[in-house]
Amino acid sequence: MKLKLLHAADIHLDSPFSGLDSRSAEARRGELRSAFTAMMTYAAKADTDLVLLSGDLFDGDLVTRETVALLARECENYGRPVFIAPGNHDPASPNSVWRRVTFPDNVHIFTSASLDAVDLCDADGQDTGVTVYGWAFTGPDLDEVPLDGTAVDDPARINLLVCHADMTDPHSSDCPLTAAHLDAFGADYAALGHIHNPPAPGPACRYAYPGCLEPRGFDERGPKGAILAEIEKMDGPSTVSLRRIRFSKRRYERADCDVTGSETSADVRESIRQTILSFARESGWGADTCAALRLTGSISPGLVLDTETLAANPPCVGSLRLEDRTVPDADPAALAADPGIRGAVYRELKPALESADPREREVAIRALRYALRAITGERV
Ligand SMILES: [Mn+2]
Repeated sequence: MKLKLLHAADIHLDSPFSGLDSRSAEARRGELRSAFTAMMTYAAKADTDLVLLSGDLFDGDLVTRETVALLARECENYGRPVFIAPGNHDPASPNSVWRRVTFPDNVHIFTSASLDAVDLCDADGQDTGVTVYGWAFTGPDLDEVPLDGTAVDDPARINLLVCHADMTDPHSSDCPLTAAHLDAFGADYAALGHIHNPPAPGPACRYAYPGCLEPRGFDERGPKGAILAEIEKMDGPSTVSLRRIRFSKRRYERADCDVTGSETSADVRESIRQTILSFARESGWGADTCAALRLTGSISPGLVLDTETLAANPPCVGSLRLEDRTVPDADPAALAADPGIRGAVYRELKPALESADPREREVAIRALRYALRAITGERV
């Protein structure tokens, strides 16, 4: 018996993308919807037997009619079984779309916070030997794991589990599932959702998080997508093979860029360019990449960086954001001992330069730079 499935989670359709202006946010919501469409098209083309969607399909209660229609249409076009296990962002509460909307017949939505099971039949109504287990969040929290102690009914079948659960924290209020629960349950594959930046699953892992489908900011880094799982079961234990497939239109990446020794803005710009080019070579950064670089190191004391100008028209990447964490390359002991105006300025700023508050330190560093630059006669 062989089974091929596509597993996705944490799609968060209709996310507000609150960090963006309203036009860019609308554009990103469109990209998110089209990543979902691309995934469902792939699922059909790759000739999968079913699709498992492990929660947080929607970002929250505010769901547009168009997006619900899109979900229903994509599932209907796919035509094979689709299982949905609502998560903490889109719980199957009484007023949720999961209970109010009628989805196509091939869509099964788990709506109970206790374990349910569905035996899969083919188009002729014949049993396929596959059982899909699952549960739903019915509110924002799920303190109990609906699996506690249970095992699959018939280990000879291919048993799948689809659910939203948090395996990272045994005290989580988002269904604190553990590896021990899963071992005791004995599913051939558990399709999990909740963790947006999971480590890559081992190729033969029996449970996995796919991560989100499309990143929404710098806390969701790297290419994103879904998991293609192939399960084979003859007599005895099954074999599982997993592969991650990218569907995200964008990727967000963050890195440090050491600009130590820079004398001019042009030097800094060159360091930024080299850093981006090396990530493009080694990690595939490109036009799809929203990059954020943190500038570090010590630079010429009078050099004040205009991060906005430096970030404009970056090489390779789609967009660039810069954060200035550089420090002026001045010898503090020499400055403190300087009898002239440089020393006076330094001594005045010293408490703030050594402040425990990073914001205050940042302002003081900037003030010192402007002062040193003004003293040397440069225009500020
Ligand atoms: Mn989520």
